[in-house]
Amino acid sequence: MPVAAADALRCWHDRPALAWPTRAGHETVLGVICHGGATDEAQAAPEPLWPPYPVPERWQVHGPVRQGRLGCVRYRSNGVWVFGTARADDRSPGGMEAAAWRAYADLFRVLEREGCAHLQRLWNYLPDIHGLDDGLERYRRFNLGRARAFAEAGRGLGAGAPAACAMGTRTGPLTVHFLAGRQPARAIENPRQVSAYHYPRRYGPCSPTFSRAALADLGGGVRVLFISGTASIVGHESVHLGDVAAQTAECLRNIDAVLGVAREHLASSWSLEALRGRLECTVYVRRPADLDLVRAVVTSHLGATSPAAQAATYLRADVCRAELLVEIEAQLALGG
Ligand code: 3EB
Repeated sequence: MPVAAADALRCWHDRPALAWPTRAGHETVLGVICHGGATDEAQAAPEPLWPPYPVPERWQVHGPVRQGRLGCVRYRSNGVWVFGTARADDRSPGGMEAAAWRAYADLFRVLEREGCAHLQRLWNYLPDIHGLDDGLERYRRFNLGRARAFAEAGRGLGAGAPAACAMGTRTGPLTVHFLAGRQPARAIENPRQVSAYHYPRRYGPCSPTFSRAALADLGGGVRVLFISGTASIVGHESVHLGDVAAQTAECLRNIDAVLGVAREHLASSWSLEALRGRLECTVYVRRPADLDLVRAVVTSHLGATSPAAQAATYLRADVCRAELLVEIEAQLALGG
């Protein structure tokens, strides 16, 4: 059943790649994710590179929202949509694995309380992502704790997982932003890549839980495609080791492949090129010195004069495999 216009969710930030429908009627802020900065609380966040200041992205609805707290989660909800942030101390006993479990266990309780069972999108920020906790890389510990919380909540670890990113930050604590709704998003995989939930054991004792993209109905005839953090991975292997320009181009080929699959579900007449030109991209760069090179590759791929190239935001963060130098996530709104 489509989401009613009165319940529609919209997103605004200061660098839109496309004309989101009018702001009128969506006057209440449900949640904010600040790209390149924290909001009011102590949160982990990547740092801004370009533009050189944080870009807040606001998710807004029509009508009242209520604010809540549960465990380590703060959230706002209108019973149709929930946006929240979990913060969990990853330096106390149990380390990152226990923190990931707590963040997800609490956020699943919030979804149950609010009647919004379906995660649409997650942003995971992990301090010291390559550090070791008890001999295992902290990103791998995170995967263990996250998967345990999914399993305990009776949620599948494979097909149908939400879109996500998982980035390494210089500050903590573990911070997980989430957007959930009443209806499931449609998960989309990338034919060029092994699904992350099927990665072989060499990448850790437990595979990550996310889909390559998710297509969500925002209501009032608008849909959004959330493309997860996309790296220079073909099959399950990291490719173009040490070559940041080639890694960037491979990320973009992977995004094109996801767009190609999404196009079939959109039943839209948009060409791949037109869709690409409307992407709202967040580009995570491991080494600040690579910014100009990465930006040149992204700009030329998206089309120098496209809204997408103008709106792309570049942040400093660690990518979850030590050999990966760049990762790109994107969203695309259609209709309205
Ligand atoms: C990858 O393709 C890159 O653990 O939630 C991208 C998006 C990545 C999400 C996650 C990890 C996650 O494996 C890493």
